[in-house]
Amino acid sequence: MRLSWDIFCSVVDNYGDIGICWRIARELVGEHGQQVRLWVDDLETFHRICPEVDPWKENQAVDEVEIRRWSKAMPQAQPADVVVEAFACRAPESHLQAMAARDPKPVWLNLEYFSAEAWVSENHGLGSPHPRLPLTQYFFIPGIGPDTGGLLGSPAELKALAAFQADAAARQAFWAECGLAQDEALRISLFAYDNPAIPGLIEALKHAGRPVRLLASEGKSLGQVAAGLGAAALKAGESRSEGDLTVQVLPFMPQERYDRLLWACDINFVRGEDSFIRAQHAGRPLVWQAYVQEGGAQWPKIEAFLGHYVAGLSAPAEAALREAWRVWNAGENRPEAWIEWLAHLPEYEAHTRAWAGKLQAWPNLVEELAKFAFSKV
Ligand code: TRH
Repeated sequence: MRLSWDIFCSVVDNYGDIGICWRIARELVGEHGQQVRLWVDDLETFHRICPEVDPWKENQAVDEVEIRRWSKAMPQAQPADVVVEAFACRAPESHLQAMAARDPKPVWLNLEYFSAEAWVSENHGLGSPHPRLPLTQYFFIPGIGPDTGGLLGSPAELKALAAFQADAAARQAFWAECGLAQDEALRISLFAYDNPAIPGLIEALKHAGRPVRLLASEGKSLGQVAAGLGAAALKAGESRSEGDLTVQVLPFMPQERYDRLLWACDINFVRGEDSFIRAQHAGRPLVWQAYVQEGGAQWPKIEAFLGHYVAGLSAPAEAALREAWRVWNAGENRPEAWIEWLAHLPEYEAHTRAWAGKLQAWPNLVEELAKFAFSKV
């Protein structure tokens, strides 16, 4: 079935909102033959993850997705068959009115953030009537396991990932493209918020007992990376070495290239939502910095994820992993937590490979989204 879709994306801060909406839009078009119009209120941020997007255009098409600037003065537009409000953003009142007047009414979805918590399966798919208009909105909630909205990871993406990881020449070409040396060092990507735990990690890596390259993405965490090296500041393209560690600062790169960075590294430090899911698919040991929410709401999320993820680890490896993730999310400067965590690296490698295999058997978010919409039209 070919439906038309409106996806509304408001960029609150950072890159996750548009990063996820962009993946969904492309997958709906490229792998499910759907027609998608993506409304985005911040095309400059969009341009950073997808340079083909022209931040000055009101209306454009990239990869057969229609991209519309979503500004306050929203143009009159006939609502699509399916209207998705991503991450609690609200479509303009005029669009809701037009949806209520449309016959048949659009399928109206509220795409939520991912959580591994148990409440997801109890709430995913529930409907909530609009207080005034004759419309019902359904909650679509990504999660782990059946009865959830699943996880983003298109068959095409997973196929490309497997091919890349099996192809030494492709990985070498990738490092060359990034201008990075091709040596035997342990490669660690670092994408984090400002985090006072970073100097402790850097201290541990300086004494890792083997060469380490820390590839730090430009952005919020660079101040703490510089602090860990005793440097005043660092900027994209710069590199510093101390002990076993070389830190290289990577410029913010297009999303497809960043995906490859995660596939190519031995360890990935990720954050938010999208890079966290991508790192799980990459199947390499990972450390997640959750987006801080009011009242510490990120902690139950971390706990719920770990409840699934650590199953099958030995007791000492589980304890070291839980402590490292706690230290990272609490922002504690504790080199010893990383020394302990690194001691279990071979076990985490095998474990995370197996975890990535499990993910492939669980529902794919876009497939679930399409199935859900088809069942409601
Ligand atoms: O940028 P984030 O911190 O986004 C967050 C989360 O989505 C969070 O849940 C949300 O509430 C908050 O934003 C507002 O981290 P995330 O989710 O990993 O998204 C980053 C995106 O940026 C992802 O699509 C990958 C992409 N990216 C690049 O394209 N190039 C890069 O160089 C890097 C480092 C990331």
